Amino acid sequence: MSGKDEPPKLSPVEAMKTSSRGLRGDLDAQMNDSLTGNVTETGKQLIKFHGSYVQDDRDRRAEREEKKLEWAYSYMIRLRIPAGDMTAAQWAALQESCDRNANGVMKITTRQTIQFHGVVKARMKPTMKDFDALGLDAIAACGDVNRNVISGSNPAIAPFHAEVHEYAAAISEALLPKTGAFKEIWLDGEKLEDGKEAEPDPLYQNRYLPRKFKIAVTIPPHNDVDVFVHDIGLIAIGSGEMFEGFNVSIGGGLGATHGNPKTYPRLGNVIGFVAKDKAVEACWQIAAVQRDYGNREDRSLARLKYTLDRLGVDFFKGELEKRLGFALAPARPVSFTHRGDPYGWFSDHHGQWYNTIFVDCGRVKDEDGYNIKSALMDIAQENLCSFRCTANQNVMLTYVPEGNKPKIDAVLAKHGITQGHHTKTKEEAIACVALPTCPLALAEAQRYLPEFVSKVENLQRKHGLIGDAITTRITGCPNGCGRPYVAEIGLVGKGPGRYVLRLGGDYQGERLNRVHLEEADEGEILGELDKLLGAYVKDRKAGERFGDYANRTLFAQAS
Ligand code: SRM
Ligand code: SF4
Repeated sequence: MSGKDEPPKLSPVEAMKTSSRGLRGDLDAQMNDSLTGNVTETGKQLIKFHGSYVQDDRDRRAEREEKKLEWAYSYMIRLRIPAGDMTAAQWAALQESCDRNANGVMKITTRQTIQFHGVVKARMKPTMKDFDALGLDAIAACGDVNRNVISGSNPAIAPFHAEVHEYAAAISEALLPKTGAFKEIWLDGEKLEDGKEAEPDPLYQNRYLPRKFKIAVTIPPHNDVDVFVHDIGLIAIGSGEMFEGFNVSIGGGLGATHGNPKTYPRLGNVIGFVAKDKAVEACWQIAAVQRDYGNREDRSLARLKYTLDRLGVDFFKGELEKRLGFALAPARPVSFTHRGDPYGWFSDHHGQWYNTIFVDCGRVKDEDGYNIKSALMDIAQENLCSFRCTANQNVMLTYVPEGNKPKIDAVLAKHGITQGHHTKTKEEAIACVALPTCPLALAEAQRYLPEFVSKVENLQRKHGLIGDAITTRITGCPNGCGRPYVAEIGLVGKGPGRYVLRLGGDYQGERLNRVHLEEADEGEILGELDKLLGAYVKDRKAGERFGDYANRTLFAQAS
């Protein structure tokens, strides 16, 4: 932050936000400029608020440069799909749109939504129009606003799952930017008159939040959303059929920068309990406190977690309660047991059927006879059920009428989708996108995970542990998009083929792992895991998970 008497030196993104007239800027003109596939630096920041990032195919940079061509620019679009829920018609039409406008591989993200990659500039408006025709949009899927709100996918976890699940959409709506810019730019909406001020926005005003803001909802004991790594984590409390409200966790976040100790992953603090009818308002006010107190000078320190560590959790909570006009009740006792998705057929408390389909790193494509894209398309086109993206990058078939189960089984079998195709470790593994599209990637992630996990599986086999799930996550850089800091085995990209090896996270996502090797190649990582898994088999306590064992034996002093 600036010295006491100096005016704060706001980050350049702040000026972009305040001068954008409700996120308009000159984005429309830039999208109509067919001379380049790129946009300006300001345009790059602005377009994020519309759910899109300018990217290029990093595998093709050298070839393009040699030919004196600009990089192969295209756009990633991230949809806003609260709680990941879609109808069959929406799924089928999205897949068709992805085939027509993007690279044909829909990517299910760790935040329960879908990304299109490889959309060229000229296809941006048609793609956004496709979304609109389906009742979907991409607004606020990225940018310094509240992002897609995620919610625990497993409906069997409590009789009140559906009621809790609806909070994702309610919160997402309440915290949406009020601007008409999205309609104007992408959907040929009526233009805001020259000189006229943008729509008033009580939450975001004209400055939006200092940084991205994320909210997750879950019902214990299931923690598939990793509830403690979000700016707000809502932990549903209820008994029997009755849902009462949420324990509120604030200040989770994972992003960090190699070599900058001021940045770090952090788990949220549970600050109390809020009744269900006040939960949306509480989220709104937490975002508003962060809007007013967050760091707008240094974006690397602008997330809520740093605001809390700078001002203190008690101060933040006091300010929140002042604005809410009531005090939060004491948090209720809860415990978490697992994070993985339930695979195969299962029913909820009301007799509805569901089936989770494993999607390798969330990439919906046909590969090696496991033809997930074709299978899901057939199911959607026959309208056999609804669809839900999970925060573990899978697809859950939801609300399946009893009579459609055999039809779905037949489609799945036809396309090679059989249960037990993957080990438990594989089923729970996550990787971020990384190369070739992510500009921040230092190492491979989703293209490397299948190979790495199969090598971990070999070690598990060797040590008689193949039946165990060991949470394994890889990201291409320390931003942590695949939540590697809460994995039992976390690999964080440091350079090509080189990773930080982090160990000691717990199975249910309540403890951060720690650095075991600062930088290692595959051979060094597997050698270390071989040694540790061997020792684990011999020395583990009854029922002790690998992450707990690693934490106990490797980091005893640090605890
Ligand atoms: Fe992420 C940036 C992909 C979940 C922390 N993330 C990016 C970008 C947009 C790179 C960029 O800024 O240019 C990546 C686009 C890659 C590509 O080619 O698609 C990217 N993040 C993803 C996704 C697609 C990973 C995936 O494979 O599923 C996830 C999309 C989620 C969504 O649907 O909204 C994704 N990102 C996360 C998560 C996990 C979560 O939220 O549960 C995190 C860690 C939690 C957190 O936010 O702290 C995460 N992403 C980041 C950060 C670090 C933020 C920070 O506070 O430092 C960045 C970089 C940034 O914001 O500057 C980032
Ligand atoms: Fe890109 Fe890093 Fe996120 Fe992976 S963790 S998608 S490499 S920003």
